[in-house]
Parts: sequence; C-alpha cells; structure tokens
Amino acid sequence: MTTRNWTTIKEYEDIKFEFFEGIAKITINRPEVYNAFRPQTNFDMLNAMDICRERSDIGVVVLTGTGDKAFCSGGDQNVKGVGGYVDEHGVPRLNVLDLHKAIRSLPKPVIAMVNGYAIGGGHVLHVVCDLTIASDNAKFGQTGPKVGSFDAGFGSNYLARHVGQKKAREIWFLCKQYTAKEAEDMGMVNTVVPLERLEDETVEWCKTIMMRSPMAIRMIKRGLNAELDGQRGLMEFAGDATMMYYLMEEAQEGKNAFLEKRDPEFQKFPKFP
Ligand code: S0N
Repeated sequence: MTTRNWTTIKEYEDIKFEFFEGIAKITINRPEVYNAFRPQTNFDMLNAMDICRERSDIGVVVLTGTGDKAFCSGGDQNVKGVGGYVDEHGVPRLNVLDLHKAIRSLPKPVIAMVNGYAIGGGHVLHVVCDLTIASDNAKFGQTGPKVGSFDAGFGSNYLARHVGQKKAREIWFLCKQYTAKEAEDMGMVNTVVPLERLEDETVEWCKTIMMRSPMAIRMIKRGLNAELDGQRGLMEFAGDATMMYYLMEEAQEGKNAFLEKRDPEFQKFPKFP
C-alpha cells in the first residue's frame, strides 16, 4: 500500500477527517465497537459533510472505518434506548438518517471504502454512498429483524434498486452475511480488491473522477437521485439548473436591465432547437 500524507482537516471525537490531493476521507474511529455509530458519530460526520460541501478544493469524499475488521457495524447497541440511540443529554435520536440525506445531497461523489464488516446501519451507509469499493475480507448484511430494528427507507428500497426486489427481501428477511464477491455479483459493490490495495484503488477511482467535469458529475448524481427522491430530488436537480442559468449571460441580462432601469434585451439570445 502506498503511504499517503493525509492531513487532518478538523479534529472530532468519533471520526477522523483528512484531506489528500482533492480527496476528503471520513473515517469512523470507534474500532472497539467495530465502528458502530452513536449520535455523536453522526453529528461529527454531518459537520464534516458540510465542510466537504463548502470547500471547492474537495472533489470526492471517501467514507471508511478504522482498522481492518469493520467499515461500520451500524447503530451502537450500547446506547440504544427507547425511541432511538441516546445521546449524552439522554435524547433518543436516529440522526443517521440526516447523514443519509447529506450523502445524497452532496453535489460530489461519496465512495464507501469498505474494509471489513458493513453490517446493519453500516450496510445501509454503503448502500447510500454513490460507489462502493470493497476489500476481499469485507462482509455485507442486514441484521435489523434479528436485533430489533429495520430501515424501510434507503436501506431497503434503494438497496432493491441495486440488487432487485427478491434479493433485497432475502437480505432483510434472512439477515445472512455475504462475501464481497457475492455483494459484487449482486450489483451492490462496484469492485473488490485485496485489503492491502483498498486505499490505492479507491484513490485511483477518486483521481479518475476528479479528471472529469465536476458539473457533469454533479448533474448525473442529481439526475440519478431525482428518479427516486420525488419532489426533493426534483428540487435539488432544479436548483442546480437555476445555478447554471445564473452562470449564463441571458440571466445576467435580466438582472442588469433591472439595475440599469431599462427593458431587458432577451431577444438577442439564441433559442436552440
Ligand atoms: C459485526 C459482527 C458481525 C462482527 O462479529 P464478530 O467478528 O464475531 O465480532 P464481535 O465480537 O461480535 O464484535 C467485536 C466487538 O465489537 C462490538 N460490536 C460490534 N458491533 C457492535 C454494535 N453495533 N454496537 C455495539 N458494539 C458492537 C462487540 O460487542 C464486540 O465488543 P467486545 O469485544 O467488547 O465484546 C457482530 O459484531 C455484529 O453482528 N454486530 C452487531 C450488528 C448490529 O446488529 N448492528 C446494529 C443494527 N441496527 C442498526 O444499525 C440500527 C439501524 C438504524 O439505526 C436505522 C434505523 C432506521 C433507519 C435507518 C437506520 C440506519 O442505520 O440506517
């Protein structure tokens, strides 16, 4: 594995947040519980995602877990209370759902770099990411109906878009574990590499993506999301269309005419077939 000089973007309690040549890496750093998330972990990741959105030098985000045992084992069973995962103030939360929304909303690709178990809510996290690159020791599966939980949102209906309805039902009804190769064959993993090549391969994918047009990548992500996300997906797609319109001289003519107290000369702009 190539050693890279990742620099820390910001210190957090539950995650590492690092940067290298246009790539932001968010690493769930709770190896003692196989990188299970608690409310604080999700707050940390949400804050990091905000920074990824704002920083124009970040082109791709990689999500992973510390060590070689687990990507993420889902919600931390130690803090599961009545009504959700209990934060330090005693408030039960399911704020991982906000993270799902942030991953889908981010106008940049998010890649799950799965380095071990992606189980329960950890499996959902990789499902929600735009791409999944897995090490050959990775294991995938849902546990909800076995441990008193379920995700009837992206974790099941978006999963079904990847693997089909029958397989999605099998994954949730039986709660079996699948190898990385099986997950790849099912269509929920993009590629599988030896563990020692995992980061190299992921960085190569990031670099290839970053050679492509960021606006084109952004609009493709928006379009693929919009099909599933209803009014919200359409809103985000439309918002980006407006942003592109603002970049055009035609839109600037409207604003300039208003400020110059004259009629806008929209007729001079082409009407493409
Ligand atoms: C990952 C598993 C299969 C690994 O098994 P293995 O190799 O036998 O190791 P263990 O000895 O079991 O584990 C090692 C140490 O890690 C601790 N640990 C593992 N997972 C968790 C966890 N989730 N919470 C707390 N601790 C965990 C073990 O206790 C052990 O520690 P020590 O050594 O001190 O004993 C296996 O560990 C496993 O099956 N883990 C549990 C997986 C699980 O059930 N996760 C929770 C599932 N539920 C959710 O994720 C919640 C879903 C949710 O939040 C949600 C709700 C609505 C909508 C969306 C979501 C969403 O998440 O997306």
